[in-house]
Amino acid sequence: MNAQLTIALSKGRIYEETLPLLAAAGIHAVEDPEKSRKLIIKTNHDNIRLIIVRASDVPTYVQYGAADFGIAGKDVLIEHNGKGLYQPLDLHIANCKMMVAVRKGFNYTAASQPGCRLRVATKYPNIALEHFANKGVHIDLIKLYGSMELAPLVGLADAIVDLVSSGNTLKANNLEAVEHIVDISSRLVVNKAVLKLKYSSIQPIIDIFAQTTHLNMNNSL
Ligand code: PRT
Ligand code: MG
Repeated sequence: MNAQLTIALSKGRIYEETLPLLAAAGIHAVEDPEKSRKLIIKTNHDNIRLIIVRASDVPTYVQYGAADFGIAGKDVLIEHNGKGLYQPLDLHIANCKMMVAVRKGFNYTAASQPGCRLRVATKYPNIALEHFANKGVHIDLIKLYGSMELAPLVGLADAIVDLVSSGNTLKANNLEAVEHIVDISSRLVVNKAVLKLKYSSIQPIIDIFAQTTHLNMNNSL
């Protein structure tokens, strides 16, 4: 018998880039979450449903078993701490970089010498604290929930730690990336206990995601 499966996804880039993986596994949403206001989306399989949650909430739904598995960015997973989660696969989707950025013309090299003190605004406190601790730079961390790019422009912070993909947002706001912290992509996250209980339903999907990811990567070489 096929187990009931709930898959947690966020709208936007992760959903778009996950659709081809789901399709390869024969899973098709019956509604488009970008157009529907529904948070539970049925699929062509009676036993499989998608739940649409905030990107940073995906690990929490999976951790507590409210979703069996989900897809989340490495940025979100580092901040969440990964408790109770098995991360079997890097899907190489929603790729970007975690960077330090400052206002153009700000002398970051001088301001980030060991022993210096910097005001850093970010949505990613764990990543920022670890990065600057490794450099021996003290930081006053200012936690924001979005639009970090504004902080250096209005004097809230000297630097931001944020995700960059095309670089257009930094450019449009007269900012520049000055340090690369870590490459980010999205991963499959599975509840550890659920994987054991529903192994025969979940593992074949993981295998298809792995094959499809591998094929996509080889085709893009
Ligand atoms: O938007 P919301 O507050 O609901 O949540 P979210 O921002 O966490 O979700 P979403 O859907 O925007 O991002 C989901 C995941 O996509 C993130 O957790 C990352 O792993 C990944 N990802 C990939 C990105 C980007 N690229 C990205 N460019 N997430 C955010 N951005 C933002 C970035 O923060 C910056 O504001 O896009 C802007 C920069 O983009 P460029 O192209 O101008 O450089
Ligand atoms: Mg966003």
